[in-house]
Amino acid sequence: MRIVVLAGGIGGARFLRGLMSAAPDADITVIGNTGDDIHLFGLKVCPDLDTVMYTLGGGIHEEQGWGRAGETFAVKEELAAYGVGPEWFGLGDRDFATHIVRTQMLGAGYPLSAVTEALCARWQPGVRLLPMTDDRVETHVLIDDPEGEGRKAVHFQEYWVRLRASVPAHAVVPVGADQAKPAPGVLEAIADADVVLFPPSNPVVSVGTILAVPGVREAIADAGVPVVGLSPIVGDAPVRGMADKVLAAVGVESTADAVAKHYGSGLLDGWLVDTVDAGVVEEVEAAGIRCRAIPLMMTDLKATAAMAAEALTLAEEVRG
Ligand code: FO1
Repeated sequence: MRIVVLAGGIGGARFLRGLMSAAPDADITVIGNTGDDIHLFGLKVCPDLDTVMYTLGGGIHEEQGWGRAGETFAVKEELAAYGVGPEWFGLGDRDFATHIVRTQMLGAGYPLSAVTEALCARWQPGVRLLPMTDDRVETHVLIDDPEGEGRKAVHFQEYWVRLRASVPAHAVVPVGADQAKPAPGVLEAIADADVVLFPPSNPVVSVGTILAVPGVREAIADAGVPVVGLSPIVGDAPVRGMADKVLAAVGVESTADAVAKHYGSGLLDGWLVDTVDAGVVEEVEAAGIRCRAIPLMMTDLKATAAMAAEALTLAEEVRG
């Protein structure tokens, strides 16, 4: 079975571990969000690609869900000693090596997709990891300017890491998305897929950003195969992260049914909500999206594998 998964960072990577356990013989292609990418110290950092690569490759810092296990921060401390910031983004020594290799290969003219393939040759994640595009896309967030009356745009990482998403987001803009082209292999993977899954990643800044690359949403909608998603919102709150802040920015309520409707029945065929949200199943089905309520907390591999199995079962029901 060929499965395509649109993945963001931590939630997407943890879901993939469960999917690989539930469908060990599946051929899984991950289309990774690159809107979180940030250029720091002359290096290109790709948080969501690295979180998938490290998580499935066995190098992730498990509790954080990002960065490497067993990290040290000598380079970060030396940079700070030179007064070179930003200090709020915690890049570890091992992680720096990934960004140095990536930036070196980009500088030699390799596209991000080739670079990602090369990095994955070391990590062997067990899936094909494709960036959504080889073009530069960086999500920015519009906030109130603390120094003045107006508003200003900050990089997503500054909003999420430095500001801890503590101020309202008035808009979320994937800068560059409208000129971006799907990376090589992306549209082909979607066309060849037997099922497409939206893991419990952030529906705005992760899955939403991938869908913002021209051609991707249409390819999925036209693929003619089941598209099944798992709600990142449980009991009107995100399980992790700040999805509620960015959902508000795009005028979507932080509820399991609002997110399904946000994706829309033109794209989504099936939607899994947590048992605490069983009350919305009827409403989601009325919107033309098949819906089931099951436990959605990825507490361990077994629980996550059960969620993934349920998503594949729902896909078969939808296929009819
Ligand atoms: N998240 C934090 O909350 N604090 C950090 O200092 C931080 C550093 C960092 C470095 C590399 C990397 O790949 C990810 C990092 N993240 C950090 C997580 C990152 O902000 C998120 O993983 C994604 O951008 C959102 O999914």
